[in-house]
This record gives sequence, C-alpha cells and structure tokens, in this order.
Amino acid sequence: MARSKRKKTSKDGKKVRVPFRRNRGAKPRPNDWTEQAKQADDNEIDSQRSENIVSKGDMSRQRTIIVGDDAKKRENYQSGIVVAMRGLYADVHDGKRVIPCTIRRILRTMLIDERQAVVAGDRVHFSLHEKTEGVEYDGVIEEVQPRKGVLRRLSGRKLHTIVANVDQVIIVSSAGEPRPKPHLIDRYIVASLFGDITPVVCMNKIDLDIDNFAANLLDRFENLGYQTLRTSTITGQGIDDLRDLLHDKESGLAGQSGVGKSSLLNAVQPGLSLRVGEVGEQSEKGRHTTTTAELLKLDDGGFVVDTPGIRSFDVSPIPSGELEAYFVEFIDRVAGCKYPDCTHTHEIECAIKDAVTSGDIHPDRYESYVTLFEEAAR
Ligand SMILES: Nc1nc2c(ncn2[C@@H]2O[C@H](COP(=O)(O)OP(=O)(O)OP(=O)(O)O)[C@@H](O)[C@H]2O)c(=O)[nH]1
Ligand SMILES: [Mg+2]
Ligand SMILES: [Zn+2]
Repeated sequence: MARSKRKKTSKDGKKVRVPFRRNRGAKPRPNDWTEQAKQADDNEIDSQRSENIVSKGDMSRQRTIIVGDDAKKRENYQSGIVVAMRGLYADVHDGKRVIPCTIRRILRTMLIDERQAVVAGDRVHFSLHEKTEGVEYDGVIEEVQPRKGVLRRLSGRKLHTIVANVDQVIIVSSAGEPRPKPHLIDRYIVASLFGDITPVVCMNKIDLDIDNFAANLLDRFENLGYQTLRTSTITGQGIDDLRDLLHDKESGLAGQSGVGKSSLLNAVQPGLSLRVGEVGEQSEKGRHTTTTAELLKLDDGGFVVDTPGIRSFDVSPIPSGELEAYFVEFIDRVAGCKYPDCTHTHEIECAIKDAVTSGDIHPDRYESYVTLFEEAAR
C-alpha cells in the first residue's frame, strides 16, 4: 500500500469503517469486515478485496469507529479455533482444552449482515478473563482471522456461513428417505466453488437405491469431473473411502436433514457418538437432529465439521455474469456463443443451449443455471 495514501490511525486503536445500519442509509450488503480490516494492515480500509460479492459502490455509506486494540493488549491474545457456537457463546479450542468465550461486541457490529459473527471453524484470537462468579465464559473473542474456504447461503436477506476454513465440502444426499434432489446438489456445488472449496458429491443410503436413480444421478456428477462417493452406513459400503478422503484435511459435511451426515461420521470414527435421527423421524417436517455445526477432530488427522441439515439453499449473491464459471461443462463452450456477453438464456446461436439440445449438457444442469441466473438478476 502506498504510504501517501495512508490515513492517520488513532493512538489507541485502529479505524475501521462499518456500514450504516439499514435504517440509516442505503441497504448495507454483506462483507467480511474482519478480513478486510486485517488485510488493510491497521489502516483505514480503502479497497474491497475479499469475497468480492458486492460492488464498490456499496462502500460509500459508512461510519468510522475506533476499535480499541493497542499492541499491548494484543500481546496477551491467545489463538484458538471455534469448535461450536452455543447461542451467544463460542467454544474455542486452544489446542489443549475448550474455553467458553463470549464475542466482543464490536465484532458483532462489524458483521451485522451476517446471521452470526463467528462460526465453527473460525480461527480466532481471544483474551482470557479472571473467573468470576455468575459469569458463564472464560474468554472473549477479540478477532476473527480471515476465512478461507467458506460455504455460505442466503437466509432471508442475511448471509449464513454454514462452515468456514475447510478445504472440501462433502455434499451428502441419500438414495431414499429423503430422495435425492439434483438441483439442490447443483446449488451446493456452485456455492462451494464460489467459496473456494472443492465439492465432493456423496450419495448415502445407497442400500435404498432399488431403481438405480441415485447411482445414475451420481454418474452425472462423476462425468463432470467431480469426486463422488457411494456410501451406506448399513452395509459399510464406501466408509473406508470417506475416511481416506477426510484424512489430514479440513472438511465440512453438508446436505438436507436426514440424509445421514452424522451417521456417516459415526461410521468413520465410532468414538464420535454423534446423535442421529430415529428411523422414520426425518420424514417429520422440521426435525433436525444436529442443531449446531460442530468441528470434530479425527483420530487419523484432520478436522471435520458436522452441520445441521438445511431445508432450502439460496445461493449467496454471485453476480449473474459470473455464474457460468461455476458450471464446469459451460466453461469451454461459451466461446462458441454468437454474442460475447451471451447469458445463455434468451439469445440465439447460443453454444450452451445447442449443447442442451444435442444432449451434451444435461437439461437439469441447464435448468439449475437458469434458476440461479434469474435469482442473481433479481
Ligand atoms: N438405510 C439407511 N439409513 C441410514 C443410512 N445412514 C443413515 N441412515 C438413517 O438416516 C437417519 C438420519 O440420519 P442422521 O445421521 O441423523 O442424518 P443427518 O444428515 O445427520 O440429519 P440432521 O442432523 O437432521 O441434518 C437415521 O435414522 C439413520 O439411521 C444408510 O446408509 N442407510
Ligand atoms: Mg446430523
Ligand atoms: Zn450462450
């Protein structure tokens, strides 16, 4: 950063700019302010660098606040990883033990457009507190480190980070109870790629795949080049493959409620003893067995985050023009469209639509693209 551009920082803290609240100005848009504050190297944020999901124009209406974090205080911060959020508290593992922490209010303010300021998998800096009676926490999270690999969705108008700091997401569906939803898998794939995460498509309950619907569906994703897994916690099929895949990596398991995410992790490592749904329970609407995302350490090395099932998955705002980049079979074909800015929706002589007609692109995939395109353009 050029020195001349630097703005003066206050003596006892750094200036950060945060968006006005909704009722005070233009509609604020989601940002990872903590990340930007760090990247801006203790100076006022002057560029939009991370998670470029908003246009620069959205930076205009901000207020400046001082975050009190002088160097002395920071020296006493400890590092840890958030293993679970419990209401307003976070369980932070420092490598030896779990420390219940509260979250510095300013962090919550900075991330006002997120449903939660801190999520499982976050690397944090926290300060320890004297244990006082009646206080339910031992530490205070002061800083959240920049996130890499985030799976996010829109929840109403807010961003919901499902999991942060993972290398891969195992997108779990089930062959039956519930039946697999091809478009939902596409949504998860797009959101994973957008969040810089490698998607893996896992079909669980393969023991229930009597008509081969699930196996055929999985072939589609395999042919696109995605890693796929066929698993059953009943027969044990594919469990070793899943264990190998998780080995020494940081992974998240995501997918609808009742597909068997927690069951799979119990099969991979029986000592985890995660709660799983009763047989038949998952068909009752609204029942979620896992209620909080939880980061689990694997004996073989690596971490995995078990997440609660999600009923609907609205992909976070990917600019409509960028969407084609997340449909792998579109990438090499778009050059064949007549118009360079072809959106592959209404245009003539569109190489994508031609490929759908000729059977080279699956109509379900194209439909997923169009649906996401329309959502993004709204
Ligand atoms: N037939 C069959 N049933 C399975 C399999 N894996 C899990 N189940 C059953 O599916 C049900 C739901 O399993 P869970 O592991 O709780 O599912 P989940 O994805 O963690 O659900 P949430 O925590 O609500 O998101 C349980 O009754 C399991 O016994 C499988 O491979 N085959
Ligand atoms: Mg579960
Ligand atoms: Zn086109």
